[in-house]
Amino acid sequence: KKISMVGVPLDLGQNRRGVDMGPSAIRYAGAFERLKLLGYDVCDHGDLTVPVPYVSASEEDLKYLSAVVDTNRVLAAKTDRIVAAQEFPLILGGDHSIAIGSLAGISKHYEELGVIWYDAHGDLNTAETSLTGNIHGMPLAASLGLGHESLTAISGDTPAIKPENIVIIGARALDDAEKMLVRKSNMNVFTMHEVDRLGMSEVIRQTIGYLSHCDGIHVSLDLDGLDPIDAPGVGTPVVGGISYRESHLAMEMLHEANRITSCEFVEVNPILDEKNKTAEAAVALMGSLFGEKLK
Ligand code: DIR
Ligand code: MN
Ligand code: MN
Ligand code: MN
Repeated sequence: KKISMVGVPLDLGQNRRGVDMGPSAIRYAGAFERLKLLGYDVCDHGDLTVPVPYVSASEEDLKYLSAVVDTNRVLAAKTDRIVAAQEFPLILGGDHSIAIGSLAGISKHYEELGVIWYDAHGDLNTAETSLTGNIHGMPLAASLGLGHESLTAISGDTPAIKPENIVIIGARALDDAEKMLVRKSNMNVFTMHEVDRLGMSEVIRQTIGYLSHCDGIHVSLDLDGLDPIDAPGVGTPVVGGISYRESHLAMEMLHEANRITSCEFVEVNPILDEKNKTAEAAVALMGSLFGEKLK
């Protein structure tokens, strides 16, 4: 299957400038070559054009709302076209708000799209619950149809995903309102407690089980899911995260399961990084997700 790579250099979903350079850093770390070596036909579509902070309005409650919405609408059209062409979308962020557009476009092609949300955070805030106003803390909620109308409307009339088709892995910094939402919904959440207790191999085995009825599975990998020791170049690092080795095991097992139909790697910020370590981790994990171990 052909892999279609798209960069989305958006940094307006949060307040640390520099994550707009994520796609460049990931390309510099050799993403294209790595996948080529695995024998894939890879097409790099380049970067979407995104607004920059100086010319965008920073609206009161939701920061840079209109710029984030515009970018995600373009991305949704792009991922829609890629899946329609029977190609595999590989999206490079950019901050995590771009998952709204990725999922809006991809979900049009599936009845039951599963989502693996690999992240220190839940990204389940809405305009009402957010303590920061940063839209990168809202993409999972928006994809469920919760939150500001201009974010939820990106997927059209129906939400991109259903709560029972979500698996969050690596959570350790959920806001109180996010915890409440998790408790009253039927999302599947493996916090760091479960990762420690069960081990990553069991976590992924159960993840695949929860999503066995899905007709497609999207992996949304926020590099801050990893421990900051292994991925220091992120805007909101949280100690006590998933290790580099556990992450490789997770990606290898997801490859073996042969169920993943799209993915994105987000929140790489080379300005905050140590010699591109975080982009290199992203590319190494990409290698495992696409089957490096078996080739
Ligand atoms: C926080 C941080 N929960 C917020 N979220 C982050 O801004 O809503 N998500 N960093 O990745
Ligand atoms: Mn995130
Ligand atoms: Mn659908
Ligand atoms: Mn995060």
